[in-house]
Amino acid sequence: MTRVLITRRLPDTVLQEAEKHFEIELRDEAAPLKLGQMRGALALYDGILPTLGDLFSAEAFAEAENPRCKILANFGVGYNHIDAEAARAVGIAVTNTPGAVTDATADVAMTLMLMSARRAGEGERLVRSGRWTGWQPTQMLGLHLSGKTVGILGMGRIGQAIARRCHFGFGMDVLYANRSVKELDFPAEKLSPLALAARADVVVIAMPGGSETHHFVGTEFLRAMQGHAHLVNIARGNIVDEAALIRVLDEGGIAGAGLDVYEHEPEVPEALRAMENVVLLPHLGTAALEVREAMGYMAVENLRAFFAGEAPPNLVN
Ligand code: 8YV
Repeated sequence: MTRVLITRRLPDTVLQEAEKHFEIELRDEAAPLKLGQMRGALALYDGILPTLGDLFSAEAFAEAENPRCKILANFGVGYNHIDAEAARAVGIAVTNTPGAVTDATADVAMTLMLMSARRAGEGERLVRSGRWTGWQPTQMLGLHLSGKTVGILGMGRIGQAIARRCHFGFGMDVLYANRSVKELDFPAEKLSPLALAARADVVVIAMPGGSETHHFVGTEFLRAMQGHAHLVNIARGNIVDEAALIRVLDEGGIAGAGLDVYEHEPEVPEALRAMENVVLLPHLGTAALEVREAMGYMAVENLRAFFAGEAPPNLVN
C-alpha cells in the first residue's frame, strides 16, 4: 500500500478521503517539520502532503539520492517553502492547489482593504477600551473606497478575483503590474510597478512569493506611493521589506497597511504591532472549512492521480 505522510491535522473529511487511497500517517503536531524529520520522511514515505511552514529547502533534498518519496502534494497554492527545482533534481514531483484558494483569499484582501481604509481595527480597539466618548462629525475619518483606484501587483487568479470585487463591487478603477499583459473581462490598465505605486489609492500584493519577488515592495516602491494610500498584502510576507514598511509608515509616507502575511511568521515586529494604522491578521487567507476541504481534496487528487500513473492535475515542476 502507498504510504503518505500528512504533516498537519487537516479537516476530517480530507483525512477520510485520503484514507480511501493510501495508508496515511498523520503527524498531529502544530509545529512544521524540522530538517531531520523531512529527510527521514523522504526516505520513509511514498508521498508527502506538506503545508505552509514545512521548509523543504535544497538542504532537505541534499542527502536524498533516489528517495522513496516521489511526490510532495502541497496543501496551498503558494509553494515557495518548497525548492521545487531541487525536488525535481532528485525525482520528486511537486503539486499545489490553485483555484481552491482564490475567492477566500480575495475576500481577505477586501477585508484588509476596508479595515485599513476605514480604520476599523483602530475603531474596534477604541470601543473595546471603553474610551469612546461618542459620535463626532470629524471623528476617525478614513479613505472612501468608492471611485478610488486600486493597484494590484500580480494579476493571476487571486489578483483577478480582487480586481473584480474592486471594480464591480466598489466601482474602483483597476491598475495592475504583471509580467505579461492579461486578457481580462473588466477594464484594467497595465503599468510598471512604480507608476502603479504613484497612482493607486490602495496597493494590493497578489503575486507569488519566492526568491524572484523577495522585497519587491521596498523603500523605493513605498516612497513612490501617495501619502493617503494604503498597502494590503495577502500573498507572502517577504515580498515586502518589513523594515522599509515600518520606516515609511513612521514617516507618514503612506496612510496605513493591512497585512495577512509576514516576513518571519509567526513573528510580527513590535513596531508594526504598536501602530494604530496597521491591521494585522494571522494568515487567514483560506481559513474557512469548505476552502480547507477543497484544498485538501485537491492535494489528495494530485496524489491519487500520480500513484495511478496519471499526470497530477496541478504539477508545478
Ligand atoms: C494556506 C496560502 O492556508 O494557499 C496558500 O498559498 O497561503 C494559505 O492561505 C496555506 O498555504 C496552507 O498551507
